[in-house]
Amino acid sequence: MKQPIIGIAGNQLIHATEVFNGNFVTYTPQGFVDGVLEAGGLPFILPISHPDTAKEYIKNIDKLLLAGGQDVSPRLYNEEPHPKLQETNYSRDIFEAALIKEAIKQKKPILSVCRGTQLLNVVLGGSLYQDLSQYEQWSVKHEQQPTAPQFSTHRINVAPNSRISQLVPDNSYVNSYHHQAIKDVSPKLIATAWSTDGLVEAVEADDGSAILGVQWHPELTHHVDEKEQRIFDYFVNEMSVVG
Ligand SMILES: [Mn+2]
Repeated sequence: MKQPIIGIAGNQLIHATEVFNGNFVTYTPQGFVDGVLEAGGLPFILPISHPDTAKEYIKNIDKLLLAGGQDVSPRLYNEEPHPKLQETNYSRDIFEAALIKEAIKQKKPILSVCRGTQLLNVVLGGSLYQDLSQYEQWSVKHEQQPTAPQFSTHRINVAPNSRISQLVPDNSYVNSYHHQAIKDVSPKLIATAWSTDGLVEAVEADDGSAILGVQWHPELTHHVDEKEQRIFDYFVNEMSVVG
């Protein structure tokens, strides 16, 4: 059987740092590459490009993986930036938005992580909390830094009969590196996991279009936590668009 080609939407380092001798670089966190390889897929990193190229990129991959990273530009959900908003990259937002629309059009499955899930929700008509610290009701620590990412820190409840419930048991611990989160869930998605304070931690499509998004980071725990590798295994080998 042909190895599924997994397109991973890449990020850019656009501030000069000594790490790369001042060079600007395209990258993705290694855990996405390893998780896909471990599952038997072939990872391809898609560099941030003009949105017009999305059609051709999607044609050349079997499935689309959206990684974490910057905050989503609030202009995508018609809000002005709150003072607590962190770095955004509008070029990345509009390229990935084009990839999402094209993947749905070309019936290619989508897995999204953290920012990827937030962007997916926004592109499909939902909105975000720009900064959770502005709201008293979010009583769980969702930004676990400086705790290392392989340690899962808060629990989630999962909806029975959802895609995620087949992979991650109810009451599981996950890691958490987000100060933003889904506010209004897109009308095209349903929430299928929540932290114990009620924040959305996973979304999926229930119309057969093969979309799964998680708010935590399986790429940072898949090597020590088998339920997290199961997410990659399922995405690479089983997840497919119905109809
Ligand atoms: Mn969380």
